[in-house]
Amino acid sequence: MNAAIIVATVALVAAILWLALRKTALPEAPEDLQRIGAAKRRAGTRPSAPATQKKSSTRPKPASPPQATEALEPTGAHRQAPRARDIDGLRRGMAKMRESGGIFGRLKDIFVGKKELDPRLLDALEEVLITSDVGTTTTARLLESIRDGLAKNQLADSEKVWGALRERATELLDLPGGGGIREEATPTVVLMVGVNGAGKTTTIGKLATKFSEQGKKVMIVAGDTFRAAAVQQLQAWGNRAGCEVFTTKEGADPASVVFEAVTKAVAEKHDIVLCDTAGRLHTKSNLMDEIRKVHRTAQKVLDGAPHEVLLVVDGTTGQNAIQQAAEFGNALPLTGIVLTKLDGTAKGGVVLAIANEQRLPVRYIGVGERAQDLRDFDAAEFVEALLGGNDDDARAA
Ligand SMILES: Nc1nc2c(ncn2[C@@H]2O[C@H](COP(=O)(O)OP(=O)(O)OP(=O)(O)O)[C@@H](O)[C@H]2O)c(=O)[nH]1
Ligand SMILES: [Mg+2]
Repeated sequence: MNAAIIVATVALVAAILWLALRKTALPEAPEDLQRIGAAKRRAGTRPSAPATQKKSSTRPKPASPPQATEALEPTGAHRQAPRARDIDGLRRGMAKMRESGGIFGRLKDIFVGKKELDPRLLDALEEVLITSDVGTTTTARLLESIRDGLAKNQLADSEKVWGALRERATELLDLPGGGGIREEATPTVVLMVGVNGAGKTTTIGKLATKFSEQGKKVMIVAGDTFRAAAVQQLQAWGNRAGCEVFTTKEGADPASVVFEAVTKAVAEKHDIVLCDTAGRLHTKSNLMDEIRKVHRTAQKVLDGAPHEVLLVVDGTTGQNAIQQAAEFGNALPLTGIVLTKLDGTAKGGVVLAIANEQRLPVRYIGVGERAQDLRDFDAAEFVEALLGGNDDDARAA
């Protein structure tokens, strides 16, 4: 017994001495600890769990919160989530088109519950497209490419034709440069043009809100000097967005307003300059001359400006939109289209017509009057919101 106590005491003393010697011989300075920690993090190693925890590793673990680094890195799931919400939101915004009298509702009537398509139904498809503002030229092109892309026997298969329609519509809309403006210059100067009441001022307000929320330095330019109400409307948007609104006296030459504003924006290092202009009929040559002068003036102040010349088109105006795009396109080097009020139309086919006939990318679409109702245009998302989703399931059932 005594011998055992002596052996244990000697072992204990030896262990204490060994530990004391080791501590003095191998000091771990704080920097060393940090280096080791960093190396472990780089190697992805973690301190091994105590044996008791190892044993329980077969049990289902509670979901652990993500590591700080994981939270910063976007995962596929993070990128997917807002996209899915966008389609739902877009669908709500374009609800009129999906109602029974709308373009989608009418197309659905042709396809739903029919395994095989009656040859006459292709005629019905043609009629729906033409009367939904897709227009004769674009409808002909769509139908031709559907016919060319499918074998003869597939043309009677409603699934195949429906799928081909969606595919061709997406291809048509997916023009280079679609979806948002290019912010390649500082400042990026955007000139907004269009006929009266198309939604220019509202779109500028929505864009100012969007870019200000992204932390960008935004200037709105009140280039519509004809109406005091136009300036007030811009001021209200500017106040809400918390950005500068550049105004001069009523009746001033719009070109000189743009000149002063862009000069100031360059000096004050703004990121985005959004120039509003008065609505004008594309058929009035003096007004078209005036907008050309505004464009030239912006060019003089800043090389490359205006970087974007966006034609704002009211989506409810139908085929006249094609005419507007053609005339404004003759007068100015348009870089894209903003299609507004898609929440107010059951047709909406004019999107396809403009893309096909003018080859102009749609940059944004408006689906309501609120700031958040402006969306970067995405061809696939648009077609998915318009022609896809729940109704497909219903059709398959
Ligand atoms: N429902 C709906 N209304 C819109 C949309 N965009 C604009 N509007 C409304 O359309 C009306 C005209 O919009 P404005 O922005 O004043 O149009 P504008 O092109 O600036 O008009 P002018 O300056 O007179 O040429 C306003 O009542 C807007 O609220 C949209 O996407 N959906
Ligand atoms: Mg306006």
